[in-house]
Amino acid sequence: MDNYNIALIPGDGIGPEVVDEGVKVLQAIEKLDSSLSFSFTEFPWGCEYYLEHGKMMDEDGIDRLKEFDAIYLGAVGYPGVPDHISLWDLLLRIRKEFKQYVNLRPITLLNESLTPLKDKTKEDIDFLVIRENSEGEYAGAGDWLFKGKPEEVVLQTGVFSRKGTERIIRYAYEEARKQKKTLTSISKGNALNYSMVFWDEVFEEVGKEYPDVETYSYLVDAASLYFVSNPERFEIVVTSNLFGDILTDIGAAITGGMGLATGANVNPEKEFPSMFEPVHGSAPDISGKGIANPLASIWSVSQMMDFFGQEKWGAVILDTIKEMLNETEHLTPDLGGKASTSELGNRFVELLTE
Ligand code: GGG
Repeated sequence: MDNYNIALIPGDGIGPEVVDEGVKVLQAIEKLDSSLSFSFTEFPWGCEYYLEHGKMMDEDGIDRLKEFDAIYLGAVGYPGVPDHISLWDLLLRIRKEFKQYVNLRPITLLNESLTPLKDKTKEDIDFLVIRENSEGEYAGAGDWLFKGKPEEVVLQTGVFSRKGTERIIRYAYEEARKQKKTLTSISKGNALNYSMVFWDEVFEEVGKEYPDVETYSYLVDAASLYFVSNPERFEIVVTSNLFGDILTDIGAAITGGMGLATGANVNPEKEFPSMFEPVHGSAPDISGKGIANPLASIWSVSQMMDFFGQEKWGAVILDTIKEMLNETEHLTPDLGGKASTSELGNRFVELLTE
């Protein structure tokens, strides 16, 4: 019997609503597969916690999370708490402390009705973005000088260490080799004359060890255009933290919106737990209305199953999402349906169990 200990951080806004549905799916799997079990421990961290305790998570939070096999996160951020505090003190802190330096964000069109790109098929939009997840522009390095004075200067430094850059690029090459796919690096070496020149050099250097992998290199502005005009160019993409964050929202726009965008924050060495989350935020405008789309959150459960080596269940969850997308009446309003978050989740479990 494989038992997995999962830390739940539902977080803010629609986070708890979508995490509930993902947990329902895991509990359904447990009933269907007697060789699997899941234990859940919920942590009340997030913006409400911050307003009460002055911190997004407990001091010993990182130590407590270390014991788990995975972290399942909803969303962070809510009006009343500055976004840079809610993001830095919880989500980015966990990514950093647990060396989750790989962010896997599939850009996969699951149903052709969902893309605004009317001439594109499911075969055209099916790639994986591997985003550097620990440093770059999100390293938190910088300064704010002469605040409020006419000579005010603000610096936000992108940090690209050799170790950090090599390991993400190597990870991407390995993935491209394993999947027998092309690898595209997205950077901006013409304008960012230190960090991205270095990135491009490392991409080329590491590439010498992978002569079997066909590679491409695009500037981020051109790549943004290709995401929309020629998504079929991409199979595996590797890019920096900021570019990956932005590009994958474009990816969401061409595959059905934020309600279908998933992300895995992976520590490949398994030295620390990895974290699974929908890409979307807390969506305060719809939170509490019971209409949030839980499919991204459920898709992140599929990524969690793959990570646990339970690929069969990862594939079953993804196939069930595809099946659900044919049933408009059971979908949430963002996908043209009238169902509530929990009605969608209940139908999902029905399909899974059929
Ligand atoms: N679902 C997690 C969440 O709330 N994400 C909001 C966000 O702004 N994420 C930025 C990032 O992924 O770097």
